[in-house]
Amino acid sequence: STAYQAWLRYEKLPAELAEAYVQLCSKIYAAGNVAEDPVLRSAQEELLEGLQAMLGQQPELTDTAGDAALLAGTLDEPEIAGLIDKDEAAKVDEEGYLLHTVISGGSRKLVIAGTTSKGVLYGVFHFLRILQTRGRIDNLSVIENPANKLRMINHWDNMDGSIERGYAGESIFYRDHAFIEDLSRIRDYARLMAAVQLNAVVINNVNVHETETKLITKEFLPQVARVAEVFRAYGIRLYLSINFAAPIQAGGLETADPLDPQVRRWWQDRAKEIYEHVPDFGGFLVKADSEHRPGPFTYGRDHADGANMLAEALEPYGGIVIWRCFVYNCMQDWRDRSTDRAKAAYDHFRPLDGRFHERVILQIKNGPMDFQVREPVSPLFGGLTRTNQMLELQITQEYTGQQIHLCYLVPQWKEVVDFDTYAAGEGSTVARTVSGELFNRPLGGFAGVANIGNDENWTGHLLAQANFYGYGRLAWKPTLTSEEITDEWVRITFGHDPQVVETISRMLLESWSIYENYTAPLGVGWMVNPGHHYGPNVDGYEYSRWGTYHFADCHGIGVDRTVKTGTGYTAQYHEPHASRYESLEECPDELLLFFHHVPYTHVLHSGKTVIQHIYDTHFEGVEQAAELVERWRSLEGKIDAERYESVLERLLEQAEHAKEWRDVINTYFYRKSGIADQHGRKIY
Ligand code: BDP
Repeated sequence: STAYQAWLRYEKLPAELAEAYVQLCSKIYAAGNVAEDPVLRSAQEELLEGLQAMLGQQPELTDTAGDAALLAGTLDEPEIAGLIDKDEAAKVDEEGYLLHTVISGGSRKLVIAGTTSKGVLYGVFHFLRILQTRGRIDNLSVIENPANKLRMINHWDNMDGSIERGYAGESIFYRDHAFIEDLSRIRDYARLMAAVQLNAVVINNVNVHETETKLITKEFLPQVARVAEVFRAYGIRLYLSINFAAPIQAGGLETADPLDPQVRRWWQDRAKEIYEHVPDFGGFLVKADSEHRPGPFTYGRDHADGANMLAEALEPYGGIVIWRCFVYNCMQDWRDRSTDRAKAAYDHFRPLDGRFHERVILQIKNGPMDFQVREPVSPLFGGLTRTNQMLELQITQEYTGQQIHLCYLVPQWKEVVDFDTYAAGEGSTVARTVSGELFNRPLGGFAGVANIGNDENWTGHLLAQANFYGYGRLAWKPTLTSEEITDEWVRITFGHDPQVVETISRMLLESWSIYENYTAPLGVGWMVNPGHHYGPNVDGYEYSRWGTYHFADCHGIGVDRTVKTGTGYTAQYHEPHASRYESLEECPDELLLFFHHVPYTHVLHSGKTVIQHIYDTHFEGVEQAAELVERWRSLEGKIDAERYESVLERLLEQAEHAKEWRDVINTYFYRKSGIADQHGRKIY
């Protein structure tokens, strides 16, 4: 179906356009040993399939380069090298590519070339995207290199087939504690990933349960190898999440102490065995000493000891360790105001800066808490200068409406990647930190928690496909704007009718702010139902052990994280942020309650009091959610019925649910504060 094809939907082009393209696309020369190189083979198949569908005619593969108008291959192939200036070719990195239109022998030719086969594959997908978005190809001069070496997807899939925080059906990898036999859906998924130039995938949940602990053993490695092969043909390396206590749980040892020689040998043996099955295995992703997962703390060791042990085991084979920084005390006493969960990652990892192996990357969530609708950027990004770092984003909408609500996250992610940490003076953005550029680190990149499952349209909410697409585009090129990415996705997915493009683009771009309007206000977060995290629950997390509080009482609300009177969290930032967040006057409105505890009558920069802001945004958010429905309805007949109806259904559900949010939040604050709405609207 169209929904299934997602951004590999190659809609047939109008005749005039197709004609213009056809001259350069009907005769293709594929350089190199396509038969023996699976990535080149994928590149060729994708090119032929995409062109055939869009142009409505089968392109011809020529035997000699001279007969072709379109040439694809690596830059070291003589037929390609002969057409490309050496200096230009030298600008293409390992995974990069160029798309050049050249004149040769009096005729115009188009070259798609990479340094490696992977570059060729990416070049092909870029080229197809130009046709999908109806760009010109007669004068191409494109060179692209990825900003990030690692562009990774994390799956939180369990082998029983469930997906932790999954909102689009069941796993495409597993069912009933086994791998799914038929790998065709995984292949289609690999194509979708490669089309947005993602190159790494972790296929099991960071919370590694009993069965998954054995993924790194003989029992499952042959199956892992089959899946790795599917991804390999699309330039994607496979990684596994591991259980730090695996030496005990799968190896029969009595300890998992990272300094114990037997434990170290056990991991070395595992590495050897894994690479026998999967020669290009990427490495391990590790959640340790967090939310009841085992880790080095049990043995009085620190996280550098744990991560380095694993890195040393993988190093001989070229593997790496990705160690998560989502480490905090989830059993804290809510009566104890001295601990602040927001401080945990920085406090744990900053003292270890410089102690990690070269082949370890620390994976840091975008914010200091946990993927809330609004958080400041994690100060840990500015806190490490001698450690490889990776940005972790949550594509799956755990706290942002669970793919029932429309919440397009690219604008949020853009704020994160563009955030200036000032770690090495002005311009020390998160994007430059995680790419490794800022501190000249050998490894780094992006990780995103997948939002896909076995639903026909992959993401449950069809428009949530845009989050996956946008994630991939940003990981490749963080300087793209939200508008550019959105426009691309909408055109590829829904075609080029200006009304369709304009309406859907604006719906997407405004959706995060709409969702924020009717949910937890001003950066305070956490007003959700505990456990599943869907829907409003104002005090659900207030008197619990998770470190997630808003401290609302009859006088005011918010978490005092200042140095002067609060938890001292603001000191984890460099200037000017530290002072800006510390100061009640300068703190940005949208983060006010993250940093300060204020009376309901506190006046925001907007001129409104906090309480009136809460009322206004919640009434407004509900109106906006209702408008989303109307905006979508204005497109009826312009989108096929199946996709139209499926989105409409979710938007209607969102509009209803937004009312529940409004009423619970407004009523709560009305009762706490006793302050009436200036406009006399109904509050229960
Ligand atoms: C939280 C999720 C939980 C994950 C955890 C993590 O609620 O299911 O296991 O993050 O990232 O957002 O480890």
